Amino acid sequence: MNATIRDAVRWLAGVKRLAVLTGAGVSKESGIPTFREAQDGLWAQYDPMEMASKDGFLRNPELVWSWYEHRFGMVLSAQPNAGHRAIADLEQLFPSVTVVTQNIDGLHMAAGSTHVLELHGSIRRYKCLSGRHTDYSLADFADQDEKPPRCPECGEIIRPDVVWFGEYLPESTLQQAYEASLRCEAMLVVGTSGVVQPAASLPRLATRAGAMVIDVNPEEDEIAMTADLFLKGRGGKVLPQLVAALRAQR
Ligand code: BJW
Repeated sequence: MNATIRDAVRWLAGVKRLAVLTGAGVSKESGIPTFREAQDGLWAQYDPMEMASKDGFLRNPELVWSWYEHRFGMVLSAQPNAGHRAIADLEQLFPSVTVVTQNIDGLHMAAGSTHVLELHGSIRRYKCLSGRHTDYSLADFADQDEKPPRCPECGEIIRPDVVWFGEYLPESTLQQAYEASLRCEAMLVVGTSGVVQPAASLPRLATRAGAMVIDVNPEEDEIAMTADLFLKGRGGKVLPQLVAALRAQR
């Protein structure tokens, strides 16, 4: 249902536990491309199974590594936008705010959100292919010419600590995301097409547990169909308006 900021403020009155689920769209205004938008999404240019699966990485480690190096450069020079900042500001308006993000860019933390669950890992962290040696940063391999570099502990090739297709999400993070979805009284969904599981099932879980779901997106994607309210527009525009209206009402 297409709604207004005023409707959302009314629905959010009295809410104590808020969950926020975000996707690539929230970082688009920071200059980081989304995946599935027809014109400029990453999957319009690259094959997801070649660039975001372990088999693809094993087939062509140099190509996938250089793609992530390029994207890491983009993330390092990106700044949180008005949407990220508004989401961080929600902590001043609700007693409990949990941000569940599919993004690997770390921009929610950079904006000041303090409880962020990164479902698909982080491009700022690296691990060896065996998964036994983790928490490396790219700087740890500065003295290696090989691409991808090798694990100093076991000699395996290094990969970004992100979740590729067919891989399990970090168990404890996913568990916390399920709990946040089941316990929240309202869920704000921002900038996701809602097609990648299991993240896409969280709004439905929240609905079934009795929460209201508000979707913010310039396009009427999957989530909008089942959300209680749909706020059509960019995160960087709609979210600051929502925060300002919530502040005015308190
Ligand atoms: C704006 C905006 C603005 C634009 N403001 N908004 C059940 C059924 C069917 C399939 C499966 C299933 N369970 C599992 C699967 C398989 C698979 C899956 O879901 N496939 C579907 C595609 C069909 N899932 C998995 O494999 C997951 N693993 C798993 O389930 O493990 C268990 C298992 C193991 C083995 C076998 C079976 C099960 C893992 C998924 C990992 C996803 N990884 C990626 C790459 C991460 C690393 C990287 O970045 O390189 O994650 S893929 C990519 O998609 C990335 C994203 O996080 C994810 C979601 O994309 P998102 O964020 O929604 O972006 P877009 O581009 O799709 O949408 C952007 C939106 O923003 C749009 O709506 C725009 O309109 C909007 N927008 N401007 C606000 N300014």
